Amino acid sequence: MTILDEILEEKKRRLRTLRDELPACPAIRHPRPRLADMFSEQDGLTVIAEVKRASPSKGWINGAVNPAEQAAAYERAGAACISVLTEEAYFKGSYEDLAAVAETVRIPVLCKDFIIDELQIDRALQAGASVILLIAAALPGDRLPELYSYASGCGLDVLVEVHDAGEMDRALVIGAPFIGINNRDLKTFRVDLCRTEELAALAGNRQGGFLISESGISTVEEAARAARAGAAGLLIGEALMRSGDPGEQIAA
Ligand code: IGP
Repeated sequence: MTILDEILEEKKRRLRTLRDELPACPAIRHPRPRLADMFSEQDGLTVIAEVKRASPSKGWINGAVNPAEQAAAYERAGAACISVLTEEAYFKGSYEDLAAVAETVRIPVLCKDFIIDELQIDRALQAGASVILLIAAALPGDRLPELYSYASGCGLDVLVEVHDAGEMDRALVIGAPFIGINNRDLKTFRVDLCRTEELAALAGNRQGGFLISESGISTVEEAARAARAGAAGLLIGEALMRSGDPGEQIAA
């Protein structure tokens, strides 16, 4: 059983309680710009900055972080979007973290989780997200296009995450404007920036499409490498969470 399988099993268990909790959850609704507008506005690389307390591969990264303050610092530094981990068991995130961020910033907010059910999309929306992540590896067959249409119908932007050629193909078939190439293999945790180069080549030149290189980016050279491969944006977590000055890093 891979770590991804374990996380998905845990998600299925959590779904039962989520169904009961949902009606009582506070709703946070602030108008936010569309992700495409944020990307179109910027000349260089667009940064999606992540609030990430912990991960199964690294353990605690910054458990004591105040998500709202961290997100505000990212926004001031010019991030185009804030990603917030809501997965509890392995990443120590929560919908409360997401809601705190959504109350604080006015740029797009991405709910970063292992989404397998419409209920999780409803909950993300309620906590103030304007973007969700759909991981192709977690959604076999029709579940990817089904959840994609459901989220789009709710007015959410969707980032579809891929890690191999088959998944890239599935993302392209849906016509997803935002495709995230995860440099980290969710089954082995190995990080390899070659993934961005290999898979970006398969995406070709898509009108109105944006590629985002995800994971394992911590230096200006790595950012430049992703840009050369065709990435319009970067999704960065750990390097910003560990940095004393995320503003300076985003600016670089
Ligand atoms: C951020 P990093 O190496 O900069 O902390 O990575 C982000 O890409 C990573 O957290 C991530 C992730 C995911 C987490 C990418 N896809 C799916 C959980 C689920």
